[in-house]
Amino acid sequence: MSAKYKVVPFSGLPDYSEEEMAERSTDFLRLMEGRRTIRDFSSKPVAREVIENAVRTAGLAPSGANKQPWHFVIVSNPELKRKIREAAEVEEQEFYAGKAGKQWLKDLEPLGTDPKKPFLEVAPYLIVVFQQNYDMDPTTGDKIKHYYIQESVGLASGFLITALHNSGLATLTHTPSPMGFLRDILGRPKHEKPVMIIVTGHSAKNASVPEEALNKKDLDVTTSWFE
Ligand code: IYR
Repeated sequence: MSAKYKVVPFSGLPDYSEEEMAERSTDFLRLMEGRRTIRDFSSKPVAREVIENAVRTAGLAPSGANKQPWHFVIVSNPELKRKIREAAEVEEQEFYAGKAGKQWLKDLEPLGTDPKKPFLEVAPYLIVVFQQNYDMDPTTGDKIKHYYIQESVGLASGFLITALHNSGLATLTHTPSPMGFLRDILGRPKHEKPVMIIVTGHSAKNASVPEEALNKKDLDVTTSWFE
């Protein structure tokens, strides 16, 4: 039987000893334990190369049929950042004024969030993540189907914040509600939907994080094992 697809040899993963593997897994856990959602950013510049590498890393995420149904708009332009902040704050004013509903606002209380979003202007980079509900072949104009879009974009966004954190940058996954304005401001096509803004940069010297965010569920709650 001839394969319907071409293969290339897999160069393999490093053959770590059991000890090395355990140590590496612990080291990575410690690294990720240091990630916090930060809302106090410094305006200190960040090298474009670092952002580029992080976005390349995001693009390595697995996706439905390898269709890579994402587009990242990287905004460092001050004028655009200001526009995004202004539009986000308009939506967020309504959200916090009651649109969210009592329960949602109560659930947000321990996080201390409010409609003011200065970080959208202060942080050097906003990475706006779009999901592509489908794509268009650039030469034929034919529609290209995408699969497991939300799952794929979620995975890529996870890779992205992990890569940024590994570089020493603070991250905030910000979801202004609703966020259709991002498509208009950034001139993205109708078949793309904004999913989140990943705000990144150095954390401010006086940054603080809500205590509540330190509470993570225990392994015996988040896992079930059949051994
Ligand atoms: N979009 C709002 C509200 C908000 C909602 C959730 I769920 C959060 O985890 C945090 C905030 C805002 O960004 O303030």
